Amino acid sequence: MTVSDPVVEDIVATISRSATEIRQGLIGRRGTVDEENPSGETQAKADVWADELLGERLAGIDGVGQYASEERADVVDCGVDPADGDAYAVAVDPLDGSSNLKSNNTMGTIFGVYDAALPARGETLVAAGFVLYGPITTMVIATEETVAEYELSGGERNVVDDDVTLPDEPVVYGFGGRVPDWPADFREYAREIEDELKLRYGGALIGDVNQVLTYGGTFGYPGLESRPEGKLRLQFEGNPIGYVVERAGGRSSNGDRSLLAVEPDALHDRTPVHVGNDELIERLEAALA
Ligand code: FDP
Repeated sequence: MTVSDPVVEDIVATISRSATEIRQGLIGRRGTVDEENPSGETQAKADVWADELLGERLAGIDGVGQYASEERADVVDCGVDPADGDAYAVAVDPLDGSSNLKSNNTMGTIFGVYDAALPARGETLVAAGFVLYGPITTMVIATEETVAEYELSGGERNVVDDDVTLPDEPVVYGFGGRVPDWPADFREYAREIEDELKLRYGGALIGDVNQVLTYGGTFGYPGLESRPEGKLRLQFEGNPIGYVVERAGGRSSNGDRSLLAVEPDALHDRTPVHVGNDELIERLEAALA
C-alpha cells in the first residue's frame, strides 16, 4: 500500500528503508558523545548517526524543501522554500526514547511532513508517523486518507492494518514526569485514571503511544511544576503524534487545545502532550481548566 502523493511516498519509503539499517546500526552506538542536542540533552552516538543518515537521504528528495531534526539547532534548507508551496518540510526525531538504549528497551523514529516552512502549526501536516523498534520493526503512517500499520523487513514495507483506529474502550495509560512535580490539578485527574486503567509506561513516547493506539487509553507528558512547558518537542514529537492519534479517531491536547492548533514560537519549543480517547482528553482539559 503506497501513499498517493508521490513526494510523501518518497519520504515514507526513504524512512522505512532506512529503519532496518538504523536498527542494525544501534549495535556499538549505545554510548554517548560529548555534545548536547539543542534542547540541552545528552546525545547518544546513535542519535547523531541516525540524524546524519536520515538528513542526507531526506534532504536529497526532490520536493523536500527543508529538513529539521531534534538533534540539530537549525533547519537545513534544501533549495526550495516550503512557504512557496512547491515543497514540503520534513521534521524528524531520528531516535525517540534514546535513553532506552542503555537498558535495551523500545525506541522509535518519528516524522512529520509539513506543507509549510518550519516551525509550523500541526494543522499544516500532510502526513506523519513513526517507526517502532520493538521485538519487530513496525511503522505507522498517517495521511489525510488513512492511518496504516506496516511491518518492516529487509527494506520491504508490508501492510498489516490498513485502518488503524483507536479502540472505543480505553484500557491503558502512561504519564511522564515525577508525581511530586505534577501540578495539583493534573495529579487529581491522574489519580482517577489510575483507578480506571492499567499502567503502561516504557519511557519512549513511541512505545507508549503505540500501546494507546493498540488498546485504547491515554498517554500524557504534562507540564511540570519545575518545567511548565513540559518535556516533549512540538515540531518533532507533539505535532506528529497528535496528527496520528487524531487521524486514528482520538484526540490530542496541550492541556487546553489540540496540539495541532498550537502556534509555535521556535523550532525546538516544548509542549505538554496528551493523546488518547476523546472522553479522556475531554476530562483532562476540564481538570486543567
Ligand atoms: P528520551 O529522553 O529517552 O529521548 O523524547 C523524549 C523522551 O525520551 C520520550 O521518548 C519519552 O516519552 C520521554 O522522553 C521520557 O521521559 P522520562 O525519562 O522523563 O520518563
